[in-house]
Parts: sequence; structure tokens; C-alpha cells
Amino acid sequence: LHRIPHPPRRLPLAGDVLGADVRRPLQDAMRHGRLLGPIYRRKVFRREFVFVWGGRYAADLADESRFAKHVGLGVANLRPVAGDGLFTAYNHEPNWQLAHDVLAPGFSREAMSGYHPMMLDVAERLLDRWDAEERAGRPVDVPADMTKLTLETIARTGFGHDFGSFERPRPHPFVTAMIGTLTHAQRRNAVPGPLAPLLLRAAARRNEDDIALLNRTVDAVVAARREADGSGSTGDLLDRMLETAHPETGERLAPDNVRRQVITFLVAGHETTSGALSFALYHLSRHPEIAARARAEVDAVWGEDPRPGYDRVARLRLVRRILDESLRLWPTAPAFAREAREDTVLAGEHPMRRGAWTLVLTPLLHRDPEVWGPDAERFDPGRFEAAAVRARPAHTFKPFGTGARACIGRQFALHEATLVLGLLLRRYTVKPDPAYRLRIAERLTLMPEGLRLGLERREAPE
Ligand code: MNH
Repeated sequence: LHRIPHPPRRLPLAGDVLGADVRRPLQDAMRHGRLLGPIYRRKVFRREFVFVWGGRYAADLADESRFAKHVGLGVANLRPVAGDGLFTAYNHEPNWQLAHDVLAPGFSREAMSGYHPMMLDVAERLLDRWDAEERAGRPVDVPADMTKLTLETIARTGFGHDFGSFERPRPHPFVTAMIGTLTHAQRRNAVPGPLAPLLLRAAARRNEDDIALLNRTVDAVVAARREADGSGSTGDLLDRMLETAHPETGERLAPDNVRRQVITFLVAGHETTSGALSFALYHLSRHPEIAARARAEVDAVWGEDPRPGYDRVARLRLVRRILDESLRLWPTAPAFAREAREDTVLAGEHPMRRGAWTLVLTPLLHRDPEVWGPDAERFDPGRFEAAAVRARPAHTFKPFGTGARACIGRQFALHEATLVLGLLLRRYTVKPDPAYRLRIAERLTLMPEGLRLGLERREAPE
């Protein structure tokens, strides 16, 4: 450990908390990483953490025979919300494998093509709303509208539920409570364990209320499905959670676990995709020449078809590369933790005992000049052309995590986001507000704070 650099001015009790930005821990960690190098440690009161971002280390940590997901920090702090749901389950908890096997077919190609028409329906609600804003000459609140879109998409495709987000003047209370619990889980990392009950008393009470609201919301969704009693059953995620037995063991998810899974999927299924779309639109507004090329691609592949079919989404190669490049610079789930399965040596340099863990800072990994070159900070979708991808070392682009515990919703998110970006690019030119400077809000996930864009419709509707 002593060979791993740490910040120079270390306080006796508090450790390396001088100048720490408790509201933006990820950007704080990035700042330290840039100063201290591709592996470093940081002490927060009595707890010491090791962070890595060098491509070499990340590639070694992807070795599933020696490392596994570690449930720690922000993820562990979400256990009161999501329990042994898929995202927060410990590797050894039997409900992880059970839920994984029961739910994985819900993300097959076949399942996805079934969701596609519902995704289109939701996207059309967004287009209606943006048309109205455009006619009124009002800029759009990008993160707010992307969150409406992605919440409605996962709720309808996964659970047959309509939150009515587009009809509401304010975010749905589910979203407000979710942001509350994510922010709370993030803040708990910055408070020394023994003091947490004292310092966070009021916050803890609010958090209890937020969790209660999430529980009530999902209980109502589940109850509605049980009452429908098979009618309206479409084999969606909720049907799988309620009806489907494990193909080999015949086991089913217990009711309490279903509640955890529904919360997990409603949260994980929309918050990060909303951020990914928001960052992509930010970059497109700054790079009109790339937006024009992407629009030409949409024209070539979709023509004027108002409802492009499932198979025509993946053919938007440039649009997809724009999303990849957005997720490179600002991966909206910006870190994941890996622990040693047995005593081992990280990248042949740093001994780790069994159970020792480290946090991978994805945004810095994605800017490692040894992997991405000296212009790593520049937005350039060309980096995801096939030849460029082949020329890079493996396991250095990880916006969806790695290994057995990587994101189960990856294809879902990419399909939804590519479809929506294609529809938006075809219809609007997005104009930046010249006064806007990118600021990044953190609540475990990342979001471009206060991003508003002007809209110009491509041709005047007759
Ligand atoms: Mn998703 C795990 C990023 C969209 C459901 N997701 C992960 C992990 C990352 C991640 C990173 C791994 C975390 C870790 O190792 O601790 N996810 C994303 C991003 C997007 C995203 C950047 C969008 C862009 N995720 C989605 C969508 C869904 C979803 C959409 C559901 C419909 N994700 C999950 C679940 C897990 C997960 C569930 C946990 C999987 C497991 O551990 O088995």
C-alpha cells in the first residue's frame, strides 16, 4: 500500500478531506486522479480507499477468474432501497443468480423487438412536446425531458405502467424520491461511519420517507398486475418476476424480492439512459457538423418513415458512435468496484489480499492518454469506428461495467437511446445557449446540470 501515492497534506484524524467537494465526489476523485496518477489512495477519516483509472489496471481487473464485483460505497449504501435486487446483491446471495436467470431472457433480441413499438410510442410523446416548445420559441429542459422519456419507456415496456410524466408539470414523485435516495447514498460516503446517525439524522428521516414512497409506488404497480390476473399479460419483466420459474430449479422470486427488483429496474432502467441522452445532445449542440452527418445517416437509413422498424435502429452506426463517445467522456454510472477473489497481484505490481477492493474511475479510464491518445479530452465519434476499436487494448471502454455483473440493460439502453437520438436529429437542429458552461450534477449518476437547448424544426410543417 505504501507505494501507492496519496494527497500530500494528510490530516491526523480526517485524512485527505481537505478541500473535498462532498457534493461532487466523482469530480473530486477525478481531480485527485489527475494529480496523483493511474492508481492512488485517499483516506476519508478512518477509511482508506484505493482508486484506479489506468487502462493497464482496468484491463487486469476485468479478469473474472481473479476479480469480481465488489458491493461497496454508493452501491452498498443503496442496500436499504434495493436490498438483494440484481444491482445491489452480493455475489454470494442466491437471489442474484435466480433473478439473473429469470430476467435475462427479458433482454433478448426477441424481447427487445417486442418493446420497440412501445419505445416509439413514448418517443412520439416527446416529439409532440418538443414541437410545441419549438413553436413557442422556448428552449427545452433536456435532462428533465430525457428523464420523462426514459422513465415512461422502462415503466411501459417492463411493467405495463404509465407514470403520466408528459402530462405533469413537475417530475413524478417517484423520480423526486429516487433522486433523494441516490443523493443520500452518495453523501453517506463522505460522513465518518460512527457520526452518520448524528449528522444525518434529518436526512435519514427524509430518506426513510423517500424509500416508503418508492415502496408504495411499486407495490401499486405490482398489485395492479395481480388484479389483472393474467389478462393483459405480455411476458414483460414484471410477468417474469411474478410468474416465471427458474428453468432448472423451478424456483420463483419471493414477493419481497419482486419489490426490490421492480425498484431496481425502474431506477437503473431510466436514470443513466436519461443522462446518456442528455450528454449526447449537449455534444451534438456543440458539434453541428457531426449532427449534420448523423442526420444524413438517419435520412439514408430511415427516409421519412415515421415509425422505423426494430431492425433499422442498429443500422444507425454514426448515431451509435455518438452515444459511445458521449459515454466515453461522461459515463453516467461513473465508477464500479472490483474485489480480489483470492490473494493476487494487480497488474504484476500491487499485491491484493482476498477481499481487498478498488474503485475504477471510468471517466478517467476513458481519458487515459496511453489508451486514447493525447487528444483524449476531445469529442470524436470516429474513435468508435471498427479499425480504431481494434487498435485499442481490450477492456478499456467500460461504461456498462464488466464481467458477470455488467449491465443487464445495455442493449435496451442503447436501442432506446439510438432510436430517440435518430428521431430527434431527423426533426430538429439543437442550438446551444452560448452562456451555458457544462456543469455536472452528481447523485451517484451524472447529469449535465441545467442544460437547456434551443430547437429549430428542420422544415416548416405545412
Ligand atoms: Mn445498467 C448494472 C451502467 C442502463 C439495469 N449498469 C450496471 C453497471 C453499470 C451500468 C456500470 C455495473 C455496476 C457495477 O459493477 O457495480 N446501465 C448503465 C448505463 C446505462 C444503463 C451507463 C445507460 C446508458 N441498466 C440500464 C438499463 C437497465 C439497467 C436500461 C434496465 C432496463 N444495470 C441494470 C442492472 C444492473 C446494472 C439490473 C445490475 C446487473 C447485475 O449485477 O447483475
